[in-house]
Amino acid sequence: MFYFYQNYGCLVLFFLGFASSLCAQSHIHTNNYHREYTSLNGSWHYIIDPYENGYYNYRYEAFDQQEQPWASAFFLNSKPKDKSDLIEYDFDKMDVLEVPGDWNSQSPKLEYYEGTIWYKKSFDYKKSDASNRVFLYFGAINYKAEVYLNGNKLGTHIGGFTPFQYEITEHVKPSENHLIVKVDNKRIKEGVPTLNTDWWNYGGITRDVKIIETPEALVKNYVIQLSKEKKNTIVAKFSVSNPSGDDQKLRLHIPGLAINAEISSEKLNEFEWSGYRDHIQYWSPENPKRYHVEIQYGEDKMIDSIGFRSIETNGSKILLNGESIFLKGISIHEESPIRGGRAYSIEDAKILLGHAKSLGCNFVRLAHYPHNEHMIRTADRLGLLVWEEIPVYWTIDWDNPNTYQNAEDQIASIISRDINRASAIIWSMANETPNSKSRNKFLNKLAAFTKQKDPTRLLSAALEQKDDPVLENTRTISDPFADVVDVLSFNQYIGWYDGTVEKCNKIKWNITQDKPVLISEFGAGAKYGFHGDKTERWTEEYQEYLYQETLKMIDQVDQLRGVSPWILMDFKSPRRVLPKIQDNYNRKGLLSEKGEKKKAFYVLQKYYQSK
Ligand code: GCB
Repeated sequence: MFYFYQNYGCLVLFFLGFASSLCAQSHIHTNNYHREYTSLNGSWHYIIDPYENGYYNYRYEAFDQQEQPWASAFFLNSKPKDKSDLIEYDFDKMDVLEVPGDWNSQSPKLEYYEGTIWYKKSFDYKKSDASNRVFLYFGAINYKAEVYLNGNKLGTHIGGFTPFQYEITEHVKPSENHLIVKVDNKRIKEGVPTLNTDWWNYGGITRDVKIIETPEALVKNYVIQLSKEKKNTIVAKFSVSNPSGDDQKLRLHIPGLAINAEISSEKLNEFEWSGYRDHIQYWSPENPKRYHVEIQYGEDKMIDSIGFRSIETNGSKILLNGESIFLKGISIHEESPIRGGRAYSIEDAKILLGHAKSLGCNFVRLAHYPHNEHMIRTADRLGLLVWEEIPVYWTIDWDNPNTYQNAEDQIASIISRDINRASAIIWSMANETPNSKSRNKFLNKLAAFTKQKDPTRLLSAALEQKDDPVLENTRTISDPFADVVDVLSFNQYIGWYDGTVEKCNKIKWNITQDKPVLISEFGAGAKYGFHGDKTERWTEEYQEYLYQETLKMIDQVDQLRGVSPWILMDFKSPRRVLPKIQDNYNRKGLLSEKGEKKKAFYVLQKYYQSK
C-alpha cells in the first residue's frame, strides 16, 4: 500500500502582523467569508473511537507516523481488496452526523461523549481553471483535529474555536476524494481551555467546512481601517501570495468614499495605500455604516463590507469616534437558541444578537472563546460593539510553553479573521485567572503579542475583585494585570456566591486605577416560571431583585463605563446538577434556553433605557 506523509513544519514569515507561511499551512486568509466556495457541509459518516484504535497500532504507535501504516488506519479509508481481506472498519456503512454541528446534541448516545470521533466525507471536485489553487477551510473543530485528504495528512490543528485552512491544490482530484478528520475533544490539563470550565465541552466539526478556489496569485491578508492618529485618513495594507509580476497593481475600490486606487509596490507581495477623506461616515451603534469594498489583484477579486471608527480610552472614558460611550452589554455563550448545542448559523446569530438589541444593548461580550464568524459579521451589521475572548479561563498550565503558544495562536487567528470588523473593539486575554508569578508572565507576554498584532483595539481581561485591605465593606482591584489592560473589567457576584442581595447596599468600591471600569459579569440563577418571594433562591423574583440592587450598587463606581451581566440565555453546564432547577443548565440567563424572558430581563432593559 502506498502512503505519502508530508511534514508541514515550515518557515513562517510575518507581514502586516499576520502570520503566513511558505508551504501548506493552517493560517487563514482574511475574508474567507466573502470568497466564493463549495460547501462540504452536510452529512458525514462517523466512527466513535474511544480507544483511538484507528490512530494507534497495538504498540500504541501512531499510524500516521509510519512509513507503511496498516490498512486498519482509519485515515486510509481502506476497503477489502477481495473477500478474504481483513478490514475491520467501513465508514460508508456507518451512521452520519451533520456538519456543522457538535456531536453531543445530535445523538442521545453521544450526549456526554468526550473522546475521538472520525468523520468522513466523499466529494468530487472540478476546478474552474486548471491553474487555480484550492484551499480547504474549517470554521472550527473542537478540540484537536487531524486532517487527511485521500490518505495524505494535511496537518493537525489544536484549539476548538478558531478557523484554519490547508492548501489542497496538489491533493484534490476531480472525483472520489475522501476527506477524513479525526476529532478529539478530550479535555486536557495543558489545553486552552483546561480541564475545568463552566460550560459543556461540545465536540465535533462545529462550524462550516468550505473549499475555496483562488487564482494562483491571491490577496491573502489585508487590513483597511482608519489611521490611529488621523481620523480622516484611511490606511490599507495588503499581502499577496504568489505575486504575478513586477508591474502587477492592486486595485482598491470603495465607491462610497470615492476611492478607486491602483496601487503599485516595490515589494512584490506587499501593498499599501492611504488617503484623506473628509466625509467619512463613522461606524457606530446608532449608525452602523459599512462601506462596500472591492479588492482586485490580477484575477483575484473579492468584496467586503467595512465600517470605519476609532476606539480609544482617555482616563476613565471609552471614546468611540472621539465621544464618550457607556457600554450597555450582555454576555453570551455560543449556544443555539433554535436547537440547543453549539450555535453556528447566521440564523442563530440573528436571534442571539436580536435578543441583545431588544434588551437595549450596544455591546456584547462573546464569552468565553471566539464565536463563529456570523456573530461578528451580524454584530457589525446591527451596530453592536464586541468584546472577543480566548478561553484562558480559571486555571491554565501557566508554566507550559505549549499552552502559551496555543493561547497565542488562538488570539492570532481571531485577530486575522476579525481585523476588519468595526464592531470588534476589545480583545480579552483571560477570565478569572488567579494571580501568580507564572500567570502574570504568561498574560503579560500575551498582551504584548496582542498589542503588537493589533495596536488599534483595546485590551482587557475579566479580573476578580478583592476586599480592600484597609477600608471596611469595600472592594478593590489589586491584580497587577490591571496595570496592563486598557479597560479595567472584573466579575463580581455579590448577592449570589457572595452573601445575599441585601449585601449590595453595604458594599462600597475603591477603584484606584484611572481607567474605564467595565463590570464583565454579575448575575443570579433563576428557573424560568419559578416564582416566589424575592429572598427565595432560584425564583425569577430573586434574580430580578439582585439586578435591581446590583445596578444601584455599581452606579456608584465613578469610573463605570459599561456592564455585561451574566448572561443572555441559560446554557448547558455539567457543573449544574440541581434537579428540577438546573438539570445541567447554568440558570443565570435573562432568558431560558428556549428564549422565554425572565423578570430580570426587564430590569436591565429599563436600566439601559435610562443610560
Ligand atoms: C463566572 C464565570 C462564568 C460562570 C459564572 C457562573 O465567574 O466567568 O464562566 O459561568 O461565573 O455562573 O458561576
